[in-house]
Amino acid sequence: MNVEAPTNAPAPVAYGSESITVLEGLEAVRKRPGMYIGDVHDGSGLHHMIWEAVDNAVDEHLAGHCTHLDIALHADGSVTVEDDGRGIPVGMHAKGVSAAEVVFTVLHAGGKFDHNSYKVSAGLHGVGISAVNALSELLKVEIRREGGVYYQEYRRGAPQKPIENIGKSDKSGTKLTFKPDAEIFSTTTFAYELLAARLREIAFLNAGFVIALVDERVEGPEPKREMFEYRGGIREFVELLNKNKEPAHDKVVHIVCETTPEGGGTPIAVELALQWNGSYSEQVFCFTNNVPNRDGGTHLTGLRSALTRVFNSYAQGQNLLKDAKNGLSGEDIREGLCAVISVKHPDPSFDSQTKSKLVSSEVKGIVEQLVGDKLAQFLEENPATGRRIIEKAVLAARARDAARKAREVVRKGQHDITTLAGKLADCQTRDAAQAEIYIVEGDSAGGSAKQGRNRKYQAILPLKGKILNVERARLDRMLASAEIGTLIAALGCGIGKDSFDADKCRYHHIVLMTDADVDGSHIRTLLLTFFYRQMPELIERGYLYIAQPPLFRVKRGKKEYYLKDAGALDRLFLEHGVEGLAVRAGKGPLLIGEPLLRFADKLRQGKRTYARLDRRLDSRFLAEFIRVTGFGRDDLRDHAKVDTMIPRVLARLEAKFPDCRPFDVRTQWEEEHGAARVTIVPRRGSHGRMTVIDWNLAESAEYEELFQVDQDVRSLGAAPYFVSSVASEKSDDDGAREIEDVDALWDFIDARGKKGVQLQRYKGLGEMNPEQLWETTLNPDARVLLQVRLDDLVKTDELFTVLMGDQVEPRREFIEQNALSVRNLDI
Ligand code: 0RA
Repeated sequence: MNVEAPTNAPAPVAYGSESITVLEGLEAVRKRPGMYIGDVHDGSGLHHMIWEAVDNAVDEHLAGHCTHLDIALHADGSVTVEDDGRGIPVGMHAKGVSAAEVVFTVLHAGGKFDHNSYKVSAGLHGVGISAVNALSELLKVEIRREGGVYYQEYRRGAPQKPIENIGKSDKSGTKLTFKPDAEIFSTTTFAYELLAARLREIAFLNAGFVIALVDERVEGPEPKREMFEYRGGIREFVELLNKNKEPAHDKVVHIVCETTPEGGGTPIAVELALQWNGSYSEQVFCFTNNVPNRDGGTHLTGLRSALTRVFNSYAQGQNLLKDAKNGLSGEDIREGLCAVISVKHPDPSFDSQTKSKLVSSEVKGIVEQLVGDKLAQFLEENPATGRRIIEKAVLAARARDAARKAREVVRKGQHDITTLAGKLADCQTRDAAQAEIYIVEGDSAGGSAKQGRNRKYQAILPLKGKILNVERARLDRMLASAEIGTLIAALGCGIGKDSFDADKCRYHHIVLMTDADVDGSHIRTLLLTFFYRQMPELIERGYLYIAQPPLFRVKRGKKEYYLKDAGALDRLFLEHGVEGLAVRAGKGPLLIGEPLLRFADKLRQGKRTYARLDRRLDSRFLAEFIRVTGFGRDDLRDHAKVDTMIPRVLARLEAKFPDCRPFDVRTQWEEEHGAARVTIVPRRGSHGRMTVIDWNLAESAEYEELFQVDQDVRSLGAAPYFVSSVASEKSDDDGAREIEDVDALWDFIDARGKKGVQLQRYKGLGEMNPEQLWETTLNPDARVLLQVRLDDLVKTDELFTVLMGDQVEPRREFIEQNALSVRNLDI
């Protein structure tokens, strides 16, 4: 990219007129977002917004310029992606527009990474960061480059001002903050686990790349934080996957090799890490140029042929096949295999846009050859390991025989009504797309459900007590268990590698309904383990759900409500708090009804935001700072304003918090952002805590929200406030009252909302009668179902291995580490 030094020329008067054609380009993205970013309804497009930004940083890393990547999910739905790459060029382009602005406003103008031959950004999504910009209600970019800090903002793709040099820095990098547009995306909530899974993967695939993920949306004293840094690359990936699974041999086999095409050119590189473990499943993760290939492809077939060929010939040579006369099948050899294969290819082909399968045919031979040679060599050098793997495969061959026989029995019994009679209360429809099956804990809840359901399309299967833990059993034992036999028969889709057929599943809604207590969550976990290990395809297709019986029943006067969680309860308190209430300040307008509800809701959100900020500062001091100054973000960059306001802030703090006196309020000027940094220090030993108000805080979404709340409070008029109840269905008259400030106003509304409310916590499903069960949990118009998804295969696998496997120590550790969340299950 051709870049000149930034100029300091003043901004054109009518800024943005030259970018009209550009915005037409972005308008196309907003008209057909699906074509550029993916589905805007199911969350995939939303997450692509982040991947688009992340891929640019990965490309910077692959080009050797970037070592760190930080991603933060903010409470207001925005996200920050920050890297320490070269920074997007900021020099002036033709027509007085900066290069950065071109990157953000012209489709496909994105990266020019000519020395990176295995780029991802041109691959997986590849629309460029301009599509992200077009689909964000707000996008802020801060670039460090060539000694300066540069800043620009866009709204729905349109630049608000030219890029501005706001400060100095000797670092380089790009910091993007954007908020996906709620007009475009029907869901705007990022899934932490999904992001964590992919980021972990990227860190494994790029040894030494350090990625941090922070989730500020969580409640509680600390944000959630994870670091992904793996110096050992995919070898460490396999170590992690096998951590709790009794590795069958000590060292992970790690193979790195490449082949240069005839006549030169960019080589095809293959990296493989593998290790067998004590489980009965096969786990191979495949990648091409950092992109996962869920359905494998030519690298996987190459790997499999190499394994079958090398191990059979080795076993033959060592005379280890006395118990398996017909040789070992590929499947036998791969039982308990855990592997990661990563191919770097200059010009790969895939079966579809999603790149789920690699089809480049030359890769199979290359992998088979390269891996075959290295594996044979490994076996020569590690005969004890080789023998152990072969013994395992021989056992697998025998078990497979036994399972085949057991399955035959199940298959024969499948159409036998007697297996199901008296257990399953089936539905009338035979249309699987309409049909639902509720798997219910216990006979009593099962009885209520049978009476409460809509028998046209809802089937009920009660389970007695705990089902067999399939994590610790091979298929043959599993099939002998009565509860599991019934379940398999009811679903109708068979089981096991060669007889399972998801198309035959008789219900497209499989709903797990267990109690909200420890036993209930254990049974749910056992069922989830069963589906995850034996019928993952049903989960992938989105058939599996978890029912959410309400947690609360609320009674107030004659009215009764069922509420699903604490959030709904808060909402109810709020509605009651303002019901029939009128609020007025001095000469201000009368607030009542919907506008009052919105106002109160804002106060509530403000309260929460202050509580969250309390993690890193004293939110009482910040609140007074905002009340006194009314400062928005940019006011912090106005020298004169800051200077006049600071004494007033000091005076207010001293008056309001006498026990923290004397305060020390200091102002420094920060070169990096050309903004003030105000430090409030209360008396040492007092209860107050030091509070820093700087650019970093002022430009956060939290601050913006608090600023807005402050604006709303101002527009209501100055305290005191007068509250009175309007002509009411309410029997208890509040009368007119004077309230001194906005904090007291909130407390008043809050207390009013909670008055006269009877709260009952639901424990077991058995507490509900058939009508209540229908109303809250079965009725499709009222129920809330959680869909079970496989966002993070690694985490999921670890979870099941640890919780359900046979190693006691990791389970104890896991439960201790997660004591809080485990306790939460048992409310
Ligand atoms: C264009 C050219 C150069 C880097 C970038 C774009 C770039 C884009 C993004 C997006 C997020 N992080 C980024 N980092 C860099 C190369 C600039 C040069 O040659 O110095």
